[in-house]
Amino acid sequence: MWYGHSYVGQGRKNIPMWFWLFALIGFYFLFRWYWYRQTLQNLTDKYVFITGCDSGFGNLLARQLDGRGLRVLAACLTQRGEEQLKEATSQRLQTIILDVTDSENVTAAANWVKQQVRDRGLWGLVNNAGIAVPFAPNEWLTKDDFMKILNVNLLGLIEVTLSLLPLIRKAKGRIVNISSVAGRISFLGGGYNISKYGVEAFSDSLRRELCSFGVKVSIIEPGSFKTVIVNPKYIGEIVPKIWSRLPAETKESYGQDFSKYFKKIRILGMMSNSKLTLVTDCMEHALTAVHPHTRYSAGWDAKLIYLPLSYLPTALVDFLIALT
Ligand SMILES: *[C@@H]1O[C@H](CO)[C@@H](O)[C@H](O)[C@H]1NC(C)=O
Ligand SMILES: *[C@@H]1O[C@H](CO)[C@@H](O)[C@H](O)[C@H]1NC(C)=O
Ligand SMILES: *[C@@H]1O[C@H](CO)[C@@H](O)[C@H](O)[C@H]1NC(C)=O
Ligand SMILES: CC(=O)N[C@H]1CO[C@H](CO)[C@@H](O)[C@@H]1O
Repeated sequence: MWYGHSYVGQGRKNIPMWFWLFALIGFYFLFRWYWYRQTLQNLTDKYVFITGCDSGFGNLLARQLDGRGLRVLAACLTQRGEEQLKEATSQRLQTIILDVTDSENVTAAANWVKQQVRDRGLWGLVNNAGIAVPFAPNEWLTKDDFMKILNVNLLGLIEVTLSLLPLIRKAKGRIVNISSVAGRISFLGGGYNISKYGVEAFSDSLRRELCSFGVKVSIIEPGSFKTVIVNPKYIGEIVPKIWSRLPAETKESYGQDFSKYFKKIRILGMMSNSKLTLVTDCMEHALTAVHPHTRYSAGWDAKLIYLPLSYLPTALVDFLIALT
């Protein structure tokens, strides 16, 4: 008994505890790095359908995946967007005009995708199309203002997903939804943040349902990025219109200096990243890695500010947001 005890003690002295701890942590990170860096074979056989390719993340992702040899099916809202994208990409990339709020258009697009992919199925769906305006304090807005955004960002996304699910199941493919840090904390009124909360809920339930079919669902949560969605002209041009239709009593209660309600947005705008590839690289990983993540947060503000904030007690977050 006594000897055994002493022997174990000696062993500990020779190779200290902290060594094992560091070795374990090191091994964990090495394994993690290896696990997530494995890329799929035969990318050139895979079809990916992306909505909202006219500009911003969708446009960049379409060009990025095309460059890697995937077969990109790019949906644009406008003909101009379609033509510009075609000029910048290879012959492999196919485009279509799609308004995600129009059910007939969505059905037609799904049929078109089916013709393209044939019996291979659809490897990837990237729900990227989205709008952010109008936003303002909630009381200033109407049901129509909310509907406009929810129709594109939430219902449009749901309909596109539902109509393509059979093709995605067939390929045991991937669904990538673009949410936002706004899907975790809401600063300001309007349908945008609501739509992003909805996307998170939809994606979560979908991921759990489709797991048994071999379909993987990832959510990308970018911080604030300089895309068309964050248009600096907004506060100067659209907000005054919203303000002018308000009843006198509301105007009086909120006060003439309405710019203070948009201060947070201006701060967000100043902090916003201009490196859009931070986000499209996450999307690319979700589509091309053997083991994609469930959630990606892109941008230092998402990682360092919004995510930690979303885990703090509500009262504390309310206090911090009121400070800005
Ligand atoms: C890649 O394609 C080749 C030939 O088309 C096929 O034999 C192989 O199984 C494919 N690999 C994977 C991982 O799908
Ligand atoms: C969607 O509607 C637009 C405009 O009406 C049309 O140009 C486009 O071809 C339609 N898309 C599909 C897939 O039918
Ligand atoms: C997110 O993904 C799910 C499944 O991948 C899809 O059904 C849904 O429409 C997407 N969008 C939102 C807003 O959840
Ligand atoms: C936290 C956050 O991102 N909030 C967003 C809420 O929605 C507005 C637009 O409607 C965004 O500008 C905010 O960034």
